[in-house]
Amino acid sequence: MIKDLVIAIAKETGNNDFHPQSCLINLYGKGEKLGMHRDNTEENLSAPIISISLGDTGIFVLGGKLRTDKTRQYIVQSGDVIVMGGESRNFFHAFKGTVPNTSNLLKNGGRLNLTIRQVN
Ligand SMILES: O=C(O)CCC(=O)C(=O)O
Repeated sequence: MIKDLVIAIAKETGNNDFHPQSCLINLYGKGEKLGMHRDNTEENLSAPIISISLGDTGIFVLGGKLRTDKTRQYIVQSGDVIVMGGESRNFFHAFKGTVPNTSNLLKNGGRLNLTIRQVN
């Protein structure tokens, strides 16, 4: 189901040749975050990365090609999807943390983030 969903999302955003091969699942509890990084361990660095937020609202931070580039913050709510494609595929990004108790989707609270990737 997730595979079909992300293929459809990829098509909607102009990525007609997306072959999802992996799904990384991060669980963020209260106060938990992910530092600034680039996703560059995949062999294929041009296929988009599709990120699905579930559960508590959170703050996603998107920078640029360099770690020192200016950043913007985006509020991500349960069900929101971010497509990092084209130039933004290789942009630095981070997750700044959740706003606790903003969703009752997950029994124990928190936020799940699925990042679906094409590896090669
Ligand atoms: O949780 C997020 O929104 C970001 C996840 C992420 O950047 C990653 O898994 O590489």
